[in-house]
Amino acid sequence: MIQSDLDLFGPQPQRLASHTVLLPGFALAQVERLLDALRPVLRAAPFRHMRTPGGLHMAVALTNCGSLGWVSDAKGYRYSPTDPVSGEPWPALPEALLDLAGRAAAAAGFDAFIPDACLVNHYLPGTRLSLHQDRDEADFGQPIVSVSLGLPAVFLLGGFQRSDKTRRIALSHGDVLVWGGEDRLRFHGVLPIKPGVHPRMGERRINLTLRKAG
Ligand code: MD3
Ligand code: FE
Repeated sequence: MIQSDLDLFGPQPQRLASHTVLLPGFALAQVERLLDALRPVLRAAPFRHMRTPGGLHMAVALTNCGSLGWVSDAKGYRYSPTDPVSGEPWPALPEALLDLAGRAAAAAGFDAFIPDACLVNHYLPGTRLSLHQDRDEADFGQPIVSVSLGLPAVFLLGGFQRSDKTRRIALSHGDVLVWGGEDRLRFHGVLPIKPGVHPRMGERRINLTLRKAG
């Protein structure tokens, strides 16, 4: 009898906290569709390093699609209907992203999630994202769906105060993380990306964060 522990249908969802679910590989079958959808977004709204209210530049490069996009400048963090670089509305949220976000949220127990904002973060090896809360959205009752592409990352899942201890969670190409409810305001961050070359994405990690911001 040939016996194997390999789960040929892929790993199962993992509940990381009461309202935080990791869906390993959930986006894998859609990667080419997502990248096809992202290409025109990046042409219209290229990655840029935004200025922080403190006057530094963010290590993560970013752009947005959807009716609202997350921006940072000397005046602070907020959502804006227009790209400050072009002055134009952000590119529309592609159907492939809306569809993936809705299915992932449903798989994690959040019904009828319709995002209006997709923040696209770009990490090079060495780039980190320091511990923070996502609190620029209008309704913290809405979940957030995050899609990881490219180089693996170690994401830090903290508590409700900056000083609370954090857990390290590995995020790989194609993984989707969904969180909401009481976990919505947890502190979180990303450790520096280790050097490497991803076979499809090259020397980068891209994270798509889908939110209902307005
Ligand atoms: C689970 N982005 O854009 S997404 C951000 O990978 C941001 O680019 C990170 O934090 C990234 O604001 C992390 C995954 C994530 C974020 C926050 C969480 C998972 C979370 C908060 C609570 C639980
Ligand atoms: Fe965040």
